[in-house]
Formats: sequence, structure tokens, C-alpha cells
Amino acid sequence: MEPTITPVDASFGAAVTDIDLANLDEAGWAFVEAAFIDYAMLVFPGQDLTSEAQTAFGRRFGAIEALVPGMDIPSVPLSNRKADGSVLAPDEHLFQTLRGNEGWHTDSSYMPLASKVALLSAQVVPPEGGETEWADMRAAWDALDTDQQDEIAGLSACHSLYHSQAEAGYVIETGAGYGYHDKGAPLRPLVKTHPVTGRKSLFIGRHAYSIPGMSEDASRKLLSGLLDVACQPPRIHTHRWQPGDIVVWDNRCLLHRARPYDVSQPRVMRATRIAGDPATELATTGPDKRASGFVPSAANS
Ligand SMILES: O=C(O)CCC(=O)C(=O)O
Ligand SMILES: [Fe+2]
Repeated sequence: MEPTITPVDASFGAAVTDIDLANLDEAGWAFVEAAFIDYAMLVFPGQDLTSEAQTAFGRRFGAIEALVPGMDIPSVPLSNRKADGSVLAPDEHLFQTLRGNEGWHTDSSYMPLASKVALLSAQVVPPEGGETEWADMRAAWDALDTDQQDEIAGLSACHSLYHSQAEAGYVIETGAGYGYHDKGAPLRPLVKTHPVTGRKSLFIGRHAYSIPGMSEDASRKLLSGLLDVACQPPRIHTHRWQPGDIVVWDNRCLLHRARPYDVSQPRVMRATRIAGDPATELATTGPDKRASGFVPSAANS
């Protein structure tokens, strides 16, 4: 069986059918690997993978990033329901994480080592909303004029989950655990060169703030202006999930976000995150501030 590839209506992305990801032979993997580099995002409808099969497929792309540090849970449920079936309350950490995912981001850019690839599958989907969207930051870079490209070429930004969750309305205590830096914030160039394709892309999103050498206000204006322009058609694609679908995307050159839905309806997804390569996804350490304008002092550190 030869897989069939159908590009989606955007500057990136394709759907792949006639393929069985649970029983992928080497020829099948070679096909997926090449298509992934060409399209940056692949949708595989109706695969219905078990958690183990999703993890095994994920490992083809690289080492799994442990989302629950110290625990061997390679693929994690992203569910708005607790184990007893009740709905998460707004003051719960996971509820806030899920709402935070509704802002454009690239995964783990707030970690010293950012993620390079992510996989997401749908188990239970709400009747309306709850789609996932991606945006092509290569095409966004290409769409800037030379003056704009020159203006940002040498700049870097801090990335922090304290910052992005505060912007989403959730103030997180210091020492909150996974993803919350305890020394300097990771500092990353605004322009990233893809290690495989060599293409440049904008490396921005909700975790990015505070550009060294610029005021907080100017940083905010620049970053939000870039994000607004970047995440526009034809550079975005929205996937309306069916249970059993799995999507894999390239965090090195795409942003993504979840779309809102009625949170009284169940939405159960399963996520696998692939660690970046130290040669290309490791950040340098930036200033010791948790959010825009926040500088720890003896009193509040
Ligand atoms: O739930 C979604 O649609 C997006 C989740 C997400 O941001 C992720 O899996 O990294
Ligand atoms: Fe994400």
C-alpha cells in the first residue's frame, strides 16, 4: 500500500492516508520522514493509536521529552476531565495550562532545551470548537520586507511560562515545577534556522517577552505586532478533530494553539513531545526575570 498525501489549503501541512502507523515498516517511515520535512505538519486521520503505539511512532522522530519529570509517562493525556469524570475547575493548574494552550506558542520554548516535534491525537472531542490551529513561521519570515527582517535579525527574546500564564490571567507561584525556570529565563533568537532545511523562520509566540536592549513596552509591541501579522492566512491551518486522528508537527518552524470550546463538554487529547537537539534547540540563559518587568529581589525571589 502506497501512502496518499494531500496538501492542506495553506503554506504548509498535508493529510496522509493509506498508511498504518501502528505497523510502520522502514519504507513507510522513510515516506513519513521525508513528508514531514516537506510539509512541517502531517495529519493522519483515523489511526486510533494506543498510547504505546503513539509513543513508538513519536520515538521515530527523536527522544521523548518527559512532560512529567521523574515519571516514565511518555505520552500524556491532555484532558479537561479528572479521573473521576468531573470537570476541572478554573483554579486548577491543569485547567490553566489547557487555557494557556489557546495562545499561539511553540512547545517548551521556556525550557533550556525546546521541543523539536510534537504529536497530538484526539480521543474525545467536543461538538463545537476545540480545534487545533498551526501557523507557518517560515512563510511569516518570508513575508517580511528586508527592512523588517534586518530590524529583528540580531534580536533575542526571553521565554517563560511565568510570563505567558500571567498574560493569560494566571499568576503562578515561584517553584511551580515543570517548565517554570528557577535561574535565568531561556533566551532565544527571534529568527531560527531550521537544522534540516536551512530555512529561516520567526521564533516567537506567547512565551516570548523582553528583548534585551529594548524596553519592556517596545519588546511587547514588536513581539505582538509580529505575531499578529505572522498568524494570518495563507499561513494558518485549522484541524477539526475526529476521534482517532493524530497530527505530528515541527515545533522548530510552526506555532500552534487550541481553539476555545464549551469547557463543560469533555475534550480528551493525548500529547507526545519530542526533545530538541542540543546543537540547535538549546537556549542561552537570559536575565533572571519571570515576566515582563519582573526582576527578582532578595524580598521576592
Ligand atoms: O489541545 C490542543 O489543541 C493543543 C495542545 C498543545 O498545545 C500541545 O499539545 O502542545
Ligand atoms: Fe503546545
